[in-house]
Amino acid sequence: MTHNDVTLAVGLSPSELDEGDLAVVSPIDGKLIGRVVMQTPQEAAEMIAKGVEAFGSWRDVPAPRRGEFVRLLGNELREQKEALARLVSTECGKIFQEGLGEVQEMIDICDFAVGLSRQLYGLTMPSERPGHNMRELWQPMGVCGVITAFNFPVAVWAWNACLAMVTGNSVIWKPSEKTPLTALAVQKIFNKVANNFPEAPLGLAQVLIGDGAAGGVLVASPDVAIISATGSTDMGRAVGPVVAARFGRIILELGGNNAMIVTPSADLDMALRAIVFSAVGTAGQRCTSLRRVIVHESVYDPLIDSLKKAYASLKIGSPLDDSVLVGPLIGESSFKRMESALITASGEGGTVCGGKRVLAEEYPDGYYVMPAIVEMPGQTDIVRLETFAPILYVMKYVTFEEAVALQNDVSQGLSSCVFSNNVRETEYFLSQRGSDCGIANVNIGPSGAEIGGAFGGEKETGGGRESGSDAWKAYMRRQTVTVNYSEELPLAQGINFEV
Ligand code: UN1
Repeated sequence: MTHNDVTLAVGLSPSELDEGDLAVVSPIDGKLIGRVVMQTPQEAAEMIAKGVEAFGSWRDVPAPRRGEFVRLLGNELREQKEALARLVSTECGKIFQEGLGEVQEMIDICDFAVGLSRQLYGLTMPSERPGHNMRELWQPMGVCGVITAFNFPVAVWAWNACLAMVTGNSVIWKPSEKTPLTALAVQKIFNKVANNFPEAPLGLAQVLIGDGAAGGVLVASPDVAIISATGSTDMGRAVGPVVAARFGRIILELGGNNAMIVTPSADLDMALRAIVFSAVGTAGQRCTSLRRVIVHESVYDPLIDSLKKAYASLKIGSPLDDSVLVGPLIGESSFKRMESALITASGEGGTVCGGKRVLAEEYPDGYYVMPAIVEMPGQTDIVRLETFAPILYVMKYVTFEEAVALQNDVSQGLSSCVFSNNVRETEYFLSQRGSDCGIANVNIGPSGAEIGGAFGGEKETGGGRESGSDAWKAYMRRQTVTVNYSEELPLAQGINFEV
């Protein structure tokens, strides 16, 4: 299949892909796959106005009916799963299996949101006053702006949009400039469902293609009630204060520097498989990618030996080839950052295995690398930095407390895990003294989270939570209600105030 066939299969016509200013290339071979039109800041403002109008009617549609809409969206995604997954692989370079997994995450969150649409429960609480009732209501907020990164070009939109829509909000999506085609394809799928759903207003979900300026309009607008942004910590540092200054609601999902602790009692075969999947999957470009392995000195040599063997057998190549496990980096600048991190790591005492560029003759404009294992004498500055590439730093530990301290001694706090069959260690890891991350796993790697749990992390990861559990509450405003059904007007706290 050519790149052209892939875009055609999701309904993107050649004419809409050859007229814009934003050139989109496939990381597979650096070839142009489309030129899309970017919206101006003026057009972004018009979209916001349309989103506000859409919210005006959508909030009145009963939540279960909004859920029905999301159910139909999930059905349409099931129909188009393979075609969309192929475009995901072509546009962001993840292998087809992971592309399928990503679309499956969209389907899963649709199902979750459908159930949720009948469970937007508020509490009731006893009033201290006679003849009074107290309860909480959850109300829709308005327009939800969703900013997504290249590495999960469709699933992260779905986590946000499905919750935002069942909770009664409208959505404006600013995808990464590197992956606008998948966003346009999802918008087509969305429109197909919306056009057949009488209560879905025009502008219920929109895509804003643009650079930082267009995204900036979204972030700064007081008419955008919620900003949910996924990307680097630097991006969060820029976006966060702007939203905070206007007292908007913000959900941030930023950098990770995820670790695994491998203890003496660990099942080393399981640990090995988990390490390889989490460290080289998506070519190390997940926010949940494994970046640090902290290994007990007694199992260090056997584990590192088998890890190096496993790395040597990895097939690297086109993400659309079924036998390939490692696709390309998103582009040259990622490769440069990886190269420079490895040079720094050597300078800080690390021993680097792998990390070289490969397949450069076959793909002069595609950036394929051998994933790198770097044995470090300790947790130096470069180890504390998130480099969005397949670099795995390995370090030794002696006591478990020391391992947990190392794991926590970074500025990011997304995902973490321990491989151990010792309940004292695993429960310590999950205790208040243990992992300080938003995600803490036992005998599972740090990546590949299910949508049913709340997803996100602490510290420089931004503190936001998306997808499962009660993350929906971030898309609604809580209203505390007290109703007096008596004929008296007693005051709370027993205050006497006679007029
Ligand atoms: C991301 O990289 O931004 O847990 C999201 C995972 C995926 C999501 C990653 N479910 O690895």
